[in-house]
Amino acid sequence: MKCVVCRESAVIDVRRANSNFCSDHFLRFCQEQMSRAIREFDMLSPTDRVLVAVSGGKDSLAVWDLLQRSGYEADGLYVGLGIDGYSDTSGDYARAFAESRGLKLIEIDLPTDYGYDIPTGARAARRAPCSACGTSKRHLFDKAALEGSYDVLVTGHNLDDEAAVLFGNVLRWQTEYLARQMPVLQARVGFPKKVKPLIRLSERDTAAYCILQGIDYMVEECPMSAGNKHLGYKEALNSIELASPGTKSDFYSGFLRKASALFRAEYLEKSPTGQDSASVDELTYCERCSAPSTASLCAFCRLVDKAGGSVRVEEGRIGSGLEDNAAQSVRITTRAERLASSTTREVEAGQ
Ligand code: Q46
Ligand code: ZN
Ligand code: ZN
Repeated sequence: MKCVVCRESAVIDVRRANSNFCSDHFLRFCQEQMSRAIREFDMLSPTDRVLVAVSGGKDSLAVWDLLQRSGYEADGLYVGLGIDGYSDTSGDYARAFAESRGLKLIEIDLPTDYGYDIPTGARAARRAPCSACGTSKRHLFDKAALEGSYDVLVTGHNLDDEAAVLFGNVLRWQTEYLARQMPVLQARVGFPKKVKPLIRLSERDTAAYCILQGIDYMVEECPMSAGNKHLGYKEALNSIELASPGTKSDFYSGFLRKASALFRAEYLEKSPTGQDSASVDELTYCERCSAPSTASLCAFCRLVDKAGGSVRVEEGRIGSGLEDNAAQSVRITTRAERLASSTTREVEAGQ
């Protein structure tokens, strides 16, 4: 097996591209695929301050590494979920990566900072763990990106993730989800811009990238993922891909090129404001944490209440819109700094 670029011995085959690569050219292939996605969907500009949501797994560490090597100013954000036998170790991988490269890693710990963990929180709220986890992570990612005045929030979603979500949405014709399944979500009041630069790389690619680049990552899956329907969709797509390489990528890229805009047009047509969310005038904010919300308390604060946790309120936070300033950014840096902040007051759940 020879590298298609230099004819040296190849270390990996990428069947969907009908190509084999040596180590150097595979690493370049990954970099090019990410750059191409960034260019094609206008994800980032060179001067953007980027926040990468890091789990300690292969995808998030790979994207952080790739962005840093491409010259982006990228900090990491790790959220400790309090999942036994998983969270402590995954945090160690994220920390080790950041330390080895002298990168800044912002850490938030659900049990320490919000008084609940995902397993007990999900049980108390009678929700599936991944649903409670998704609500928590989305809220904390948005909050950290806005408070830190980052231009963009990056996640490590890869081709397999996006194809599996698309598969699930198509199976049930969830047209609203299809309209919103984009590799870029633009910033709106109360939400940062969010991008997925790894949509052109598979899970196998990111694992190989980490191994070849010497990045240690958490190999074990989250124990709460058992029964997650997206794992089943991934398996189904993998068996199709095995028989017909390139199908997964055609499925997802074809959706983006040929169908996404149609679902989006229909969705926006039905939207009362012709926008993704309520207009600025109509937006309401969570009365506790000031995140955009359709009810008096946002989904996150309701979850925290049910889980018996507590939310620390920081005045003028997400509700202040897109112009969050540097003064606010210091509040998220460490828990100690937040506790020391004079503008921080703690509101116990249920009050
Ligand atoms: S961490 Fe959270 Fe995942 Fe674990 S509980 Fe589910 S969503 S599986 S990416
Ligand atoms: Zn080569
Ligand atoms: Zn809230």
